[in-house]
Amino acid sequence: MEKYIDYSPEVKQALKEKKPVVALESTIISHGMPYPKNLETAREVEAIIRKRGAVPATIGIMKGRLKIGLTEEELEYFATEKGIIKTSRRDIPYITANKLDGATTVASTMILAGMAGIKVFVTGGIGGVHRGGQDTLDISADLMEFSKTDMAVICAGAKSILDIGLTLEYLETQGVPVVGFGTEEFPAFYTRDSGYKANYRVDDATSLARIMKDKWDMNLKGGLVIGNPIPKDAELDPDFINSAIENAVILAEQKGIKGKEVTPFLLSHLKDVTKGKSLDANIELVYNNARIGGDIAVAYANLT
Ligand code: PSU
Ligand code: MN
Repeated sequence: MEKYIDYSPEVKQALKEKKPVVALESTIISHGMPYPKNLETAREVEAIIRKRGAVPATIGIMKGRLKIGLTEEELEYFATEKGIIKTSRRDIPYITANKLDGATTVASTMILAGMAGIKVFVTGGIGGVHRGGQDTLDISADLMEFSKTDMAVICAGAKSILDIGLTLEYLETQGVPVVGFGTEEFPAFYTRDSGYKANYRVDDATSLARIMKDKWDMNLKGGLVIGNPIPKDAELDPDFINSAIENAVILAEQKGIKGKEVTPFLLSHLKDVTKGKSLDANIELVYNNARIGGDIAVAYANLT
């Protein structure tokens, strides 16, 4: 395994000293946000994690090498380069064997971070069961990964471009705990409430770290979904964003957009029709997740 991996010096040192490390994905940079906001956000997320006392490890694949921790130039490469392939679990061996560049999704970031022994991962939103998924079987590989890889994933819930009810059913079947951080609700990304409940409410990082430790000490394999709601002052009006999402989903269908293109299309279209409001909300919720994720990594490192 190790022969495929390049660690940044900072991350290598932190792992050796068993310091708290937080994984970050690169699909959000290459396919989730436009330049230059993607780069500003990626840098600021790393800065927030450092301020909380943890070391950020942004993850991606460059010329076939699995990168755990990116330098400033490498971050910029992921933010600007056009030919970077959105890489989920299935894509990893094709990308490495052909020495290509891959931006990692939630699923593949979990895998690569897991190889490096990292246990905490901060992102924006997870993939899920798409609307109509019971017919199309469009279910993000992110969900399967939660049953396979030991990782606490801090997100702002799932967007209503997805069927949130079916997404939660799927996670339940896979035995994945869904925690509301400071809330009973499962959050809906742009808005604080989805109308669905999380399995448990947890109010502080140490309580969450104890659950992580027990799960993995007992060899109960897999991840945890930590739903951390967007801050109140950054939340979008539910009627406004949900109707924009309805229209975007219909448009994607009409245009015949399929497979891995669906999520990037919806995100970019929503940004245009909301005149950037969805992007601003997305950035704020990621910052908020970075704060909580940093705290969780520190609390977990103190327990282990
Ligand atoms: N949700 C966002 N921004 C993103 C993604 C999801 O708000 O950038 C990305 C993540 O990398 C996630 C992926 O893992 O989309 C899911 O894609 P798919 O639905 O094709 O599995
Ligand atoms: Mn899909």
